[in-house]
Amino acid sequence: MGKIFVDACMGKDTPYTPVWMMRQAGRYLPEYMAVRAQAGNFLNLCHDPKKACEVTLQPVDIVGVDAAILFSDILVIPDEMGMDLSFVKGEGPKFSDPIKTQEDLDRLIGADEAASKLTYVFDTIKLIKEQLSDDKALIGFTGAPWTLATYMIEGQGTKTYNICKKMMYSNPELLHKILAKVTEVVKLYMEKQIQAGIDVVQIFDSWASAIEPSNYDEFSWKYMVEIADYLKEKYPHIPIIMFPKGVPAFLDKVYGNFDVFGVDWATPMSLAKEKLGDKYVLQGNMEPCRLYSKEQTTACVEDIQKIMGGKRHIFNLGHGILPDVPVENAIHFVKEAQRVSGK
Ligand code: 1CP
Repeated sequence: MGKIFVDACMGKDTPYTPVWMMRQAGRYLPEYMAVRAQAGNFLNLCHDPKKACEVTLQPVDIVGVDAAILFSDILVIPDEMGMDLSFVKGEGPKFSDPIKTQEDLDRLIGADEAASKLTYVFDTIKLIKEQLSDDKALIGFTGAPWTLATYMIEGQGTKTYNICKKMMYSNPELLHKILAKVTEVVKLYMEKQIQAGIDVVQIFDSWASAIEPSNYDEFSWKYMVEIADYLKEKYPHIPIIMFPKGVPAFLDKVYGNFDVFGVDWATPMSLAKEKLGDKYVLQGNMEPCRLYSKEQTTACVEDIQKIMGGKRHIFNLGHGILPDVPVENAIHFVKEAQRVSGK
């Protein structure tokens, strides 16, 4: 159950500062590529509990992190709501029929049915818990409703978010209905992940920075807080990590009943500590590209440790590790975080 990791998330004093890496189970690991090749494609891997369990555990053994993160993807949620998801080689995720109208939204199935179609995720969690050593935590996750909605409305990843933003500024009622429907699915989905055995929840709002700060609460944060409130009322012992990427101008307005604020790499840790350090444990926040250089990694880990002082902190990257990072450099990051925090 990863007691030290869970205690650290809850703000208790721990013998050392735990460390994990966003996107730690993935393409930079040759062992991951081998299992993915056996699975045929990425979605097959997500749908296969035995293989998904295997790749979840790989970075725990190889890199030595204190927590595993469930291997899955945020986009299985809209897929199981009835949107047909495929991953096109070299282009990323695609939905064949994006949501443009109320009728499109009405066609998507609701929370009970969608959450129960995700059984392969819950089966994966149960398998992982059987095999994960007791001193490691298992992090379950979801995308924030806004981040999920960007894919559901655009039909794929986007640089400009123009279709979502056209909706935000010309038909906000429809966008809110989409966000509300996704929020209901996410609440049940995360509840079922908890019942299956996860120790910690992380909510990824990877595309938070696409929203202007004055609109961020209305179109994203309040839905994340609604999910956190729902889970905290029923499962107060499960820590919740919120990771809104790229919203330093929103730090003054952050509120809600959750435990850990994930600081992205472009937000100075000292600023996050000043604004939020008394209220929340902080996670982060090395710029993932520092992993290309061991010297740069060491310097950054030392800087972060100097700021946080080993208190109310989880070591992590400030976003996901990239596929061309050498494995030994990822191991170096973990070892350096452990060295400075006295593990
Ligand atoms: O094997 C492959 O080629 C697929 C690459 C890949 C992997 C390894 C994708 C496709 N998803 C994943 C796994 C994944 N996705 C995990 C578990 C692994 C881990 O963290 O160790 C997690 C937590 C995610 C979450 C995810 N998927 C996010 C949020 C996290 C973040 O990094 O911001 C997002 C935005 C996605 C969408 C997604 N999944 C995959 C792609 C190519 C994309 C699109 C990204 C984009 O639009 O630019």
